[in-house]
Amino acid sequence: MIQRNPCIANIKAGYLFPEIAKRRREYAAAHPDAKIISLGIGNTTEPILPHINTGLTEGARRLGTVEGYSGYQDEGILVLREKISTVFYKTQFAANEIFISDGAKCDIGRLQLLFGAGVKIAVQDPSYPVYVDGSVLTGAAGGWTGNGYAGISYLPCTAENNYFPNLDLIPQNGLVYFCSPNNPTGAVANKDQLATLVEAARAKGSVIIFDAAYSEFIRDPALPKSIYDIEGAKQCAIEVNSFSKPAGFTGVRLGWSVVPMELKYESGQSINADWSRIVSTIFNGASNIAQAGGLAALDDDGLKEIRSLTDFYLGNAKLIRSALEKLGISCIGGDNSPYIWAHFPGRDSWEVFSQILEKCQVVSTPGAGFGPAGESFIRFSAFGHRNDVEEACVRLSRLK
Ligand code: PL4
Repeated sequence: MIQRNPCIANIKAGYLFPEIAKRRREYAAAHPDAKIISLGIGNTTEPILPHINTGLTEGARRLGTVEGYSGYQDEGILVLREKISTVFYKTQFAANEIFISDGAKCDIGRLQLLFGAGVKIAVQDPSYPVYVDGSVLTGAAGGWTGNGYAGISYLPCTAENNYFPNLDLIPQNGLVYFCSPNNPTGAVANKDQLATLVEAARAKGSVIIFDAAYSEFIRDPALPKSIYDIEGAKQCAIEVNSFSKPAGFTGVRLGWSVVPMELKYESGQSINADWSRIVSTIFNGASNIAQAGGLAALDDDGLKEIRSLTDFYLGNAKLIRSALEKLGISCIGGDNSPYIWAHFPGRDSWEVFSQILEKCQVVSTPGAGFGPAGESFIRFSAFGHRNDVEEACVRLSRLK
């Protein structure tokens, strides 16, 4: 009989977000009258705004015409790639350095094909689980040790280091996943910090995969929205980004990755050329309708809508953070990011998750699901309808 891929056996049962959804379903089944509010999974709730939505519907309409029809567009529609370079990177990238995807998570999963199972991995701890789980699935990390996966360098991000890790822990010739604004802590690295990250990666011959999925939530103009705001990053970093959160495209599916021409392996070969080969081999491009919506999102009216949608979620974040702080719970995040990271010292985070669900009928995300340093924290997501968030804030006072 065919054998199971041993890497799958290495992965802990249950990916974090389906596990939370399962616990919510179980609670709902046992309490059919409960009106549960989710501040758990970071899933957008508000309708796509009119200008961007017209981009999507127009894209669909054009497909029904001879002049407007288009088929496969493997690496993405050229004008969208050019527009992304203009809007986000001050035109510093050519279209062939920008690859349109069906979302940041999908590219995070595929990017490891560039480096193979032997590559050493470092992640911020806590971090978005896909970096670690994806590494286990490709064989770059081993089995669960009881406190993390074998072969992963966890870089703790705690209050003591102001949520920016000790870069001495970055492996030689490895892959470093870095997310800013950070999921789950909501912390945003400043320019000096990112400059030290780039310097450390270059000194160690490592590549950074910089996840900027929440960059449009940054309001402080001094904070960098892209790793390419930093000198030298083109030689050591790939950036992934997404329309999911800023444009409400979590269900539409559209993102991009930047793989600069300057980025090379030790052998001097081009990482961009390999990524192009991988994308054209195992990915057939994002939906042309989604890309039409993406184009609309990046013109003047679309960018205003992105601002207004992200402002709305940041408004939710402010309410949640202030409700928690009124209870004396220490928090970070929520000001330049849609996540609030709340500390419950000495407590087991799954146990706090259950307590919040039972006392408040509010779903959150236990910090331990994001890595060992997430223990005793809870992540609250600001994605929700305003009346639900207001109601959740009232109910959270039951935690007193
Ligand atoms: C639940 C740092 C959320 N089922 O939509 P994408 O693929 O363009 O982007 C996904 C993504 C990428 N990078 C970061 C993210 O936080 C996310 C989305 N994360 C969350 O609650 O942490 C949604 C999670 C979804 C998932 O597994 O991604």
